[in-house]
Amino acid sequence: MTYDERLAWLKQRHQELLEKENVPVEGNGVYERYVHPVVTADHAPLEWRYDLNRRTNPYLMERFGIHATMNSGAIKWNGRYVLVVRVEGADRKSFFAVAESPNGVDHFRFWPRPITMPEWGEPATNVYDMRLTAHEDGWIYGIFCVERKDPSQPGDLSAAMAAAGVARTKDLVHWERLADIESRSQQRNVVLHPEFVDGKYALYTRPQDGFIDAGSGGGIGWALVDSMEKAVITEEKIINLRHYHTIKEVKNGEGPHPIKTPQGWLHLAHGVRGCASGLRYVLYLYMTALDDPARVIAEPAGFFMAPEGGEYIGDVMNVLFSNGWICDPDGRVFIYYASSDTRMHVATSTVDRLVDYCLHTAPDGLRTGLSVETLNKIIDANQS
Ligand code: BGC
Ligand code: BMA
Repeated sequence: MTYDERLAWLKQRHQELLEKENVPVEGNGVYERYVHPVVTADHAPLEWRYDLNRRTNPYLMERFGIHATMNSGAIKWNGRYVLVVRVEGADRKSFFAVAESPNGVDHFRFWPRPITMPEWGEPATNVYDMRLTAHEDGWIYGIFCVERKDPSQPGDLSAAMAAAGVARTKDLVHWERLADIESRSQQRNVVLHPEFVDGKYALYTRPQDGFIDAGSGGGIGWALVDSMEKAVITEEKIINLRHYHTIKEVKNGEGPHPIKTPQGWLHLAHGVRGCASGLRYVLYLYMTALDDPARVIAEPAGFFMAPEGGEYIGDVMNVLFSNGWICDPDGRVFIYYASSDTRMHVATSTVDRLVDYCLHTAPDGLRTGLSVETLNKIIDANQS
């Protein structure tokens, strides 16, 4: 192809992708998946990937490879469905970029530039998985994982340290970087609760022994801190535990901040177990009390969503991960999840359906005999 033919081809293909309509697929009654992913690497603007100058790029070749778009924070913003996407380049570095859609299920478009996140302390090797919280203090906070090389193990090139980075904004363009959260352990998957609790900021945490190893970390934690400008976690209690032979045997972590419903706070989280093919990441739901967001009142057994079909395949196989959802005033819920660290999808449901799922699905009895008992109760009721 000539330069002009190639440019026309690139533009047309990009345009067709951005304008593709999405269609829901009838499912298990709890939520609907959609036929197409909502944001993929191919959604990245051509102006990011190509030098569009025929003199300096006569072959019109890619100059900056975009490899994946995944684990996105989500927020309703000026009537639009907005994602702060974890965009990963071919160089394995990820950064944040905003993509917005008029309806939440298709027509997602990136804003012209990625977010330029100010540094704090030792510049990060990588940042990822932002949780967005429009807090009642008036700021929108982004808490994300900041990864740096572990200086105590210079010989081990994969030895890293994870901490929770904090930034706040009023417009999603300009971000004020605050101090990384101070904590005794490494932290990933830290999420800010949207309301003050006892006059303090409340955090869902995920203490871990090492960079990968959750170890004795126990599960999803809860901590109250005096300030977000310099958050220090002193006391941390585990509110959602891991268990042997469950979907969250190895690790778990809070997804986006919970949704407030009349029956309690509705939480979306991920659970990880180990198997012959590596770590398997699935999504699950649980609820906590309105008067105490740290007290679990319901947790259905097993996963809420696990990879299906093409979702299994990607950069890191067998992974569903979610750190963003949007609840509309009419109760419609848009669940943004990434498959296999590669692309973003949406699933839709309603607050009523998700709460019904949480309150009327039996909890995990933690042994097979009780699972069969649960099953027999359903069959008995259907036969009477
Ligand atoms: C990757 C993350 C991953 C983490 C733990 C990081 O280097 O960027 O996607 O969750 O390692 O495996
Ligand atoms: C991590 C997460 C995600 C990622 C997952 C699977 O622990 O924090 O960034 O989706 O592993 O690679």
